[in-house]
Amino acid sequence: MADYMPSPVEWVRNQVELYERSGGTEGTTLRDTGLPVIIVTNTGNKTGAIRKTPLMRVVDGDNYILVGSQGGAPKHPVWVFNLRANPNVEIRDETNVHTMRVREVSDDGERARLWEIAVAAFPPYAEYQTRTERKIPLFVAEPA
Ligand code: F42
Repeated sequence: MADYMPSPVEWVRNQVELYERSGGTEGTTLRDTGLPVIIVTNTGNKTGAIRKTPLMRVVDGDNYILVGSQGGAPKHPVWVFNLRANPNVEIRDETNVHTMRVREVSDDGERARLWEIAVAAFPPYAEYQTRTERKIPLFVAEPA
């Protein structure tokens, strides 16, 4: 069984810790924004370790949209490479845990529709995209 390797970023690590320790009843929003956050459990593509990545909660029917924004940084967050290598994830959405499979969005039409939903859920995504040349990757997580 692979080991869990926490994020090196303290506030992220602490959010995951509180979210999971409380069984999804605390630490479920982005700081004081009140906006809901999910925890995506994924597999390190180099270490094989268990990684837990909080992301904004963006839903499309039964699916979640995972946005590799990282605040508009010039480089992709590395969890993107984990998902590309292993699409099997668990998504904790408050007290519910779903076994899901992700696929990266490549079709422009689908991307436009999903991006609109993502920005509606978390408006800063639009501003992040203006900060970087890289195309912020989108994944759709569907029930496995
Ligand atoms: N990030 C987003 O991109 N989008 C969001 O909507 C979002 C919301 C959010 C809400 C709450 C919160 O607490 C954090 C939130 N974040 C959001 C931040 C997100 O949780 C991540 O911290 C951020 O996206 C950066 O992801 P990252 O995977 O690049 O994390 C880095 C800091 C990290 O953990 N690096 C590790 C390290 O040791 O440097 C390695 C992690 C890893 O997965 N390693 C792989 C392995 O094999 O284990 C290898 C990866 C590779 O290929 O290099």
